[in-house]
Amino acid sequence: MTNPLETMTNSPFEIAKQAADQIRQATGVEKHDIALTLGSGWAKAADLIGETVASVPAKDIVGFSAPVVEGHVATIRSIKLPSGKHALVLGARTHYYEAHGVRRVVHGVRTAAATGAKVMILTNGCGGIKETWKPGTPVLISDHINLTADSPLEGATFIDLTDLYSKRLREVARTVDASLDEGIYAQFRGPHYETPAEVQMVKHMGGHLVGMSTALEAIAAREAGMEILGFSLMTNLAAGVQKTPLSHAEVLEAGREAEPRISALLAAIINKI
Ligand code: 8IG
Repeated sequence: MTNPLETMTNSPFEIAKQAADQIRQATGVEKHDIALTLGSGWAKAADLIGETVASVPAKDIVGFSAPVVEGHVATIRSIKLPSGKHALVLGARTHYYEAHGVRRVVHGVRTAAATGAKVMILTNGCGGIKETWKPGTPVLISDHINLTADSPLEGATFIDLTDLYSKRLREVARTVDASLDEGIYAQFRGPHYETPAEVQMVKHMGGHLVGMSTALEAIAAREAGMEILGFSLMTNLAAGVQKTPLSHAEVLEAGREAEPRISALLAAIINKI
Protein backbone atom coordinates (compact mmCIF):
# COMPACT_ATOMS: atom_id res chain seq x y z
CA MET A 1 0.00 0.00 0.00
CA THR A 2 1.45 3.35 -0.93
CA ASN A 3 1.41 6.22 1.51
CA PRO A 4 -0.67 9.11 0.08
CA LEU A 5 2.09 11.52 1.13
CA GLU A 6 4.39 9.92 -1.41
CA THR A 7 2.06 10.75 -4.26
CA MET A 8 2.99 14.31 -5.07
CA THR A 9 -0.42 15.20 -6.50
CA ASN A 10 -2.02 14.94 -3.03
CA SER A 11 -1.88 18.00 -0.80
CA PRO A 12 -0.01 17.19 2.43
CA PHE A 13 -2.29 19.64 4.26
CA GLU A 14 -5.41 17.85 3.01
CA ILE A 15 -4.00 14.51 4.21
CA ALA A 16 -3.13 16.07 7.58
CA LYS A 17 -6.73 17.29 7.83
CA GLN A 18 -8.00 13.78 7.07
CA ALA A 19 -5.64 12.35 9.70
CA ALA A 20 -6.89 14.91 12.24
CA ASP A 21 -10.50 13.92 11.46
CA GLN A 22 -9.62 10.26 12.03
CA ILE A 23 -7.95 11.14 15.35
CA ARG A 24 -11.04 13.13 16.37
CA GLN A 25 -13.21 10.11 15.62
CA ALA A 26 -10.93 7.57 17.25
CA THR A 27 -10.38 9.60 20.44
CA GLY A 28 -13.70 11.42 20.76
CA VAL A 29 -11.69 14.57 21.51
CA GLU A 30 -12.89 17.51 19.43
CA LYS A 31 -9.82 19.66 19.80
CA HIS A 32 -6.30 19.14 21.09
CA ASP A 33 -4.35 22.02 22.62
CA ILE A 34 -0.77 20.78 22.87
CA ALA A 35 1.08 18.16 20.84
CA LEU A 36 4.24 16.25 21.70
CA THR A 37 6.58 14.14 19.64
CA LEU A 38 8.46 11.81 21.93
CA GLY A 39 11.94 10.90 20.74
CA SER A 40 14.35 8.37 22.17
CA GLY A 41 14.50 8.56 25.94
CA TRP A 42 11.23 10.48 26.32
CA ALA A 43 8.52 7.83 25.85
CA LYS A 44 7.68 7.51 29.57
CA ALA A 45 6.49 11.11 29.65
CA ALA A 46 3.22 10.00 28.08
CA ASP A 47 2.39 7.99 31.23
CA LEU A 48 3.05 10.91 33.54
CA ILE A 49 1.43 13.95 32.00
CA GLY A 50 -2.20 13.04 32.60
CA GLU A 51 -4.95 10.54 31.99
CA THR A 52 -4.91 8.63 28.70
CA VAL A 53 -8.27 9.11 26.99
CA ALA A 54 -7.50 6.99 23.94
CA SER A 55 -4.58 5.25 22.30
CA VAL A 56 -4.63 4.66 18.55
CA PRO A 57 -2.13 2.59 16.53
CA ALA A 58 -0.38 5.12 14.30
CA LYS A 59 -0.69 2.81 11.29
CA ASP A 60 -4.50 3.23 11.47
CA ILE A 61 -4.21 6.96 10.78
CA VAL A 62 -3.69 8.13 7.22
CA GLY A 63 -0.13 9.09 6.34
CA PHE A 64 1.49 7.46 9.37
CA SER A 65 3.46 4.22 9.45
CA ALA A 66 5.07 1.88 11.98
CA PRO A 67 8.41 3.10 13.38
CA VAL A 68 11.69 1.50 12.37
CA VAL A 69 13.78 2.29 15.44
CA GLU A 70 13.73 0.17 18.57
CA GLY A 71 12.60 2.27 21.52
CA HIS A 72 10.15 4.32 19.45
CA VAL A 73 6.47 3.65 20.15
CA ALA A 74 3.95 3.44 17.32
CA THR A 75 0.89 4.91 18.99
CA ILE A 76 -0.93 8.20 18.92
CA ARG A 77 -2.37 8.99 22.32
CA SER A 78 -4.84 11.55 23.51
CA ILE A 79 -4.17 12.61 27.10
CA LYS A 80 -6.21 14.85 29.35
CA LEU A 81 -3.95 17.05 31.45
CA PRO A 82 -4.76 18.02 35.04
CA SER A 83 -5.40 21.53 33.69
CA GLY A 84 -8.23 20.14 31.53
CA LYS A 85 -6.26 20.72 28.32
CA HIS A 86 -5.93 17.92 25.78
CA ALA A 87 -2.51 16.74 24.67
CA LEU A 88 -1.85 14.70 21.55
CA VAL A 89 1.19 12.46 21.96
CA LEU A 90 2.84 11.29 18.77
CA GLY A 91 4.96 8.23 19.43
CA ALA A 92 5.60 7.57 15.78
CA ARG A 93 8.18 9.89 14.31
CA THR A 94 9.28 9.29 10.73
CA HIS A 95 12.93 10.19 10.35
CA TYR A 96 14.41 11.93 7.36
CA TYR A 97 16.95 9.10 6.95
CA GLU A 98 14.12 6.67 6.19
CA ALA A 99 14.06 8.41 2.80
CA HIS A 100 10.27 8.56 2.45
CA GLY A 101 10.47 12.28 1.79
CA VAL A 102 10.11 15.32 3.98
CA ARG A 103 6.31 15.35 3.73
CA ARG A 104 6.25 12.11 5.72
CA VAL A 105 8.72 13.56 8.26
CA VAL A 106 6.47 16.51 9.12
CA HIS A 107 3.09 14.78 8.80
CA GLY A 108 2.78 14.38 12.59
CA VAL A 109 3.31 18.09 13.13
CA ARG A 110 0.83 19.06 10.41
CA THR A 111 -1.71 16.60 11.76
CA ALA A 112 -1.25 17.98 15.28
CA ALA A 113 -1.86 21.49 13.97
CA ALA A 114 -5.00 20.27 12.17
CA THR A 115 -6.32 18.84 15.47
CA GLY A 116 -6.14 22.37 16.84
CA ALA A 117 -2.84 22.21 18.74
CA LYS A 118 -1.17 25.59 19.19
CA VAL A 119 1.93 24.32 20.99
CA MET A 120 4.29 21.72 19.55
CA ILE A 121 6.77 20.06 21.86
CA LEU A 122 9.54 18.31 19.94
CA THR A 123 11.80 16.00 21.90
CA ASN A 124 14.76 13.94 20.76
CA GLY A 125 17.82 12.02 21.81
CA CYS A 126 21.06 13.48 20.49
CA GLY A 127 24.79 13.87 20.84
CA GLY A 128 26.33 16.75 22.78
CA ILE A 129 29.37 18.84 21.99
CA LYS A 130 29.84 20.66 25.31
CA GLU A 131 32.14 18.52 27.41
CA THR A 132 30.54 19.74 30.62
CA TRP A 133 27.30 17.93 29.68
CA LYS A 134 27.07 14.39 31.03
CA PRO A 135 25.11 11.73 29.11
CA GLY A 136 21.55 11.91 30.38
CA THR A 137 21.42 15.73 30.49
CA PRO A 138 18.22 17.33 29.16
CA VAL A 139 18.92 20.49 27.13
CA LEU A 140 16.45 23.09 25.84
CA ILE A 141 16.86 23.86 22.15
CA SER A 142 17.40 27.58 21.58
CA ASP A 143 17.86 27.47 17.80
CA HIS A 144 18.86 25.07 15.07
CA ILE A 145 21.19 24.60 12.12
CA ASN A 146 19.48 22.60 9.39
CA LEU A 147 22.14 20.50 7.65
CA THR A 148 19.72 18.36 5.65
CA ALA A 149 19.72 20.82 2.73
CA ASP A 150 15.97 20.22 2.61
CA SER A 151 12.81 21.97 3.76
CA PRO A 152 9.23 20.93 4.43
CA LEU A 153 8.09 24.10 2.66
CA GLU A 154 7.19 23.77 -0.96
CA GLY A 155 7.23 26.54 -3.53
CA ALA A 156 7.81 30.19 -2.70
CA THR A 157 6.78 29.85 0.93
CA PHE A 158 8.95 32.32 2.80
CA ILE A 159 8.66 31.78 6.53
CA ASP A 160 10.46 33.75 9.23
CA LEU A 161 12.35 31.53 11.69
CA THR A 162 13.36 34.15 14.26
CA ASP A 163 12.58 32.86 17.77
CA LEU A 164 11.61 29.51 16.21
CA TYR A 165 12.06 27.80 19.58
CA SER A 166 9.89 29.96 21.78
CA LYS A 167 11.69 32.00 24.40
CA ARG A 168 8.48 32.12 26.40
CA LEU A 169 8.26 28.32 26.56
CA ARG A 170 11.93 28.01 27.51
CA GLU A 171 11.22 30.37 30.37
CA VAL A 172 8.23 28.26 31.42
CA ALA A 173 10.55 25.21 31.43
CA ARG A 174 12.99 27.07 33.66
CA THR A 175 10.29 27.82 36.21
CA VAL A 176 10.22 24.03 36.73
CA ASP A 177 13.98 23.52 36.64
CA ALA A 178 16.08 26.69 36.77
CA SER A 179 19.26 24.71 36.04
CA LEU A 180 18.18 23.69 32.51
CA ASP A 181 20.84 24.60 29.99
CA GLU A 182 20.14 25.39 26.34
CA GLY A 183 21.89 24.82 23.06
CA ILE A 184 21.78 25.03 19.29
CA TYR A 185 20.75 21.79 17.60
CA ALA A 186 22.22 20.72 14.27
CA GLN A 187 20.13 18.27 12.26
CA PHE A 188 22.12 15.90 10.08
CA ARG A 189 20.51 13.50 7.65
CA GLY A 190 21.88 10.38 9.38
CA PRO A 191 21.47 7.49 9.95
CA HIS A 192 25.23 7.28 10.42
CA TYR A 193 26.57 9.29 13.30
CA GLU A 194 28.89 12.19 12.46
CA THR A 195 32.60 11.94 11.89
CA PRO A 196 34.71 13.77 14.49
CA ALA A 197 35.50 16.34 11.74
CA GLU A 198 31.79 16.99 11.18
CA VAL A 199 31.30 17.44 14.90
CA GLN A 200 34.11 20.02 14.92
CA MET A 201 32.46 21.75 11.95
CA VAL A 202 29.24 22.10 13.92
CA LYS A 203 31.17 23.34 16.95
CA HIS A 204 32.81 26.06 14.82
CA MET A 205 29.42 26.97 13.35
CA GLY A 206 28.14 27.57 16.86
CA GLY A 207 26.18 24.34 17.38
CA HIS A 208 26.03 22.38 20.61
CA LEU A 209 23.86 19.35 19.84
CA VAL A 210 23.88 16.91 16.91
CA GLY A 211 20.93 14.78 15.91
CA MET A 212 18.77 13.41 13.13
CA SER A 213 15.38 15.04 13.67
CA THR A 214 13.51 18.10 14.94
CA ALA A 215 14.70 20.96 12.70
CA LEU A 216 12.50 20.05 9.71
CA GLU A 217 9.56 19.42 12.06
CA ALA A 218 10.08 22.77 13.78
CA ILE A 219 9.96 24.56 10.43
CA ALA A 220 6.66 22.86 9.56
CA ALA A 221 5.28 23.69 13.01
CA ARG A 222 6.19 27.35 12.53
CA GLU A 223 4.55 27.33 9.09
CA ALA A 224 1.41 25.99 10.81
CA GLY A 225 1.56 28.89 13.28
CA MET A 226 2.45 26.81 16.33
CA GLU A 227 4.61 27.81 19.27
CA ILE A 228 7.53 25.39 19.64
CA LEU A 229 9.35 23.93 22.61
CA GLY A 230 12.40 21.86 21.64
CA PHE A 231 13.87 19.51 24.19
CA SER A 232 16.92 17.29 23.66
CA LEU A 233 18.17 14.46 25.78
CA MET A 234 21.92 14.41 25.37
CA THR A 235 22.56 10.66 25.53
CA ASN A 236 26.17 10.70 24.40
CA LEU A 237 29.01 13.08 23.77
CA ALA A 238 29.33 13.50 20.00
CA ALA A 239 31.88 11.49 18.03
CA GLY A 240 35.44 12.56 18.76
CA VAL A 241 34.36 14.54 21.83
CA GLN A 242 33.83 11.20 23.51
CA LYS A 243 36.95 9.13 22.97
CA THR A 244 35.22 5.76 22.54
CA PRO A 245 33.12 4.81 19.47
CA LEU A 246 29.39 5.52 19.61
CA SER A 247 27.15 2.53 20.09
CA HIS A 248 23.39 2.53 19.56
CA ALA A 249 23.06 0.13 22.52
CA GLU A 250 24.83 2.61 24.82
CA VAL A 251 22.70 5.44 23.50
CA LEU A 252 19.55 3.45 24.32
CA GLU A 253 20.90 2.58 27.77
CA ALA A 254 21.63 6.24 28.60
CA GLY A 255 18.12 7.08 27.41
CA ARG A 256 16.55 4.38 29.57
CA GLU A 257 18.48 5.55 32.61
CA ALA A 258 17.48 9.21 32.20
CA GLU A 259 13.91 8.45 31.15
CA PRO A 260 12.08 8.59 34.51
CA ARG A 261 13.72 11.88 35.49
CA ILE A 262 13.31 13.73 32.20
CA SER A 263 9.79 12.38 31.72
CA ALA A 264 8.75 13.78 35.10
CA LEU A 265 10.41 17.07 34.18
CA LEU A 266 8.52 17.26 30.88
CA ALA A 267 5.24 16.36 32.58
CA ALA A 268 5.73 19.18 35.08
CA ILE A 269 6.52 21.65 32.29
CA ILE A 270 3.52 20.67 30.14
CA ASN A 271 1.21 21.33 33.02
CA LYS A 272 2.49 24.90 33.21
CA ILE A 273 1.95 25.68 29.53
I1 8IG B 1 20.61 9.43 20.69
O1 8IG B 1 25.66 11.65 18.43
C1 8IG B 1 21.77 10.27 19.30
N1 8IG B 1 21.27 10.64 18.14
N2 8IG B 1 23.44 12.71 14.59
N3 8IG B 1 24.57 12.16 16.54
C2 8IG B 1 23.42 12.18 15.80
N4 8IG B 1 22.28 11.70 16.24
C3 8IG B 1 22.28 11.17 17.47
C4 8IG B 1 23.40 11.12 18.28
C5 8IG B 1 24.63 11.65 17.78
N5 8IG B 1 23.06 10.54 19.44
